[in-house]
Amino acid sequence: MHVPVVIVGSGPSGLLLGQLLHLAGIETVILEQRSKAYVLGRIRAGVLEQGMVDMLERAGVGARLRAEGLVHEGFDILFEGRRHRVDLHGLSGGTDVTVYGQTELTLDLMNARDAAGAKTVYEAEDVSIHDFDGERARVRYRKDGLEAWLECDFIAGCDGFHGVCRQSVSPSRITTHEREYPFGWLGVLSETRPVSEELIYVSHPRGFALCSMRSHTLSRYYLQCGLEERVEEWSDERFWEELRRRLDDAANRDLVTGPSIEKSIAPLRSFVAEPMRFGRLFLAGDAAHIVPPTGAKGLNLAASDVHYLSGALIDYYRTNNERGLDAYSQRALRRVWQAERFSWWMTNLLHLFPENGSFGREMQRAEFAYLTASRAAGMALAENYVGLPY
Ligand code: FAS
Ligand code: PHB
Repeated sequence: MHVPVVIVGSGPSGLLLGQLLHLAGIETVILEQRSKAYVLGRIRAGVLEQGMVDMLERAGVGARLRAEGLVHEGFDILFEGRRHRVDLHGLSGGTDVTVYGQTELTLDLMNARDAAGAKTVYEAEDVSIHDFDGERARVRYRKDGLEAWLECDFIAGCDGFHGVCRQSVSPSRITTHEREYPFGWLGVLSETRPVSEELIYVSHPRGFALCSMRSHTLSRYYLQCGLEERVEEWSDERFWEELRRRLDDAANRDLVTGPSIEKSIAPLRSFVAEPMRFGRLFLAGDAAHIVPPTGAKGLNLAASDVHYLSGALIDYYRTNNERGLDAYSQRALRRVWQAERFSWWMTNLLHLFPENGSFGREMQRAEFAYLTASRAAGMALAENYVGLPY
């Protein structure tokens, strides 16, 4: 069977790409190793840049986002007990962010794909990609024990950090850059009223914490934890007790605790693979890069990759011109590196790095002091957090 584009991965990257190509009349097949329920069960990102909101609107999946998304004009930083509000709206010239869970936008995109009658093969096993340097690329997979092959013009590797596509490229053709952080994030989802209207990023001598949300009745909290820690060691009671230790009196007064409905530990890393194109294979999203979630960039970077890749593919099929495809990797990486820098900077500002000693902590204090005193510093933070232009 021949199909113009085979997309590996049914996460936000793959689904958004599939939807934009469908709207342009370009057929795709998505191959996903997990079940639909498993993909929807993963609790991940929560903050959308306006650029991503605009893309979801263009993709025709903005209705629930408009109805249920929470527009945020700023957030607080609580640094060693001192609160500072970052006025995103005022400092960025009027741009806000929208709080809307990745799970929800993934569901919206899945529903749109089903409505379009576009094919996704869930629980596709042993996906492998072939001949992506040739005249025709091929993808092999197994479903219900039966082997199947797809011939295609292009393969979109939207299969995340551990996916098969990047791993299928000869190491001699790919350059990777990586930093692994010496801690993780312990995340909890609870059906409780969020502690505040806006997010609170906390830097405390005991470690980083983040108070976020998914709605007015669903809260998302994170604690910096050791890499050796296991989620089984963290009862709800222990989690809430540690969170309270890192919050100030005002937040502790307003904190509503309750049973966790999801609890997980995620490692933090910065990672970039260059280039993002290998013949007929194009990498997008986490398949090509990872950021620590501190700057809320992971999901939003996937959106800008898809913006560039979908535009290039649509241009190709309309004009037979490969200029967009040839420019994809360089265009995407320019924005990737800016998001990598910002995510690295915000992670270094707010987390505990005991190995950096007292000088390192004084540098964090000086950075925070500058941020609170300088409008220019605030503007730099705000323009990166709301999202640099595509
Ligand atoms: P995804 O990883 O979402 O999707 C890839 C898909 O490919 C998956 O469904 C996977 O099952 C599938 N796949 C993998 N290998 C395959 C194979 N061989 N064959 C077929 N399918 C295959 N970002 C934020 O901005 N804020 C956050 O708080 C945040 N928290 C995160 C927590 C965790 C634990 C992780 C892992 C990431 C988090 N991220 C966060 C980043 C996350 O939101 C990603 O940026 C986002 O999921 C990227 O989407 P995709 O590129 O589609 O990759
Ligand atoms: C989240 O709500 O999951 C979230 C919000 C902001 C971040 C990271 C995660 O920077």
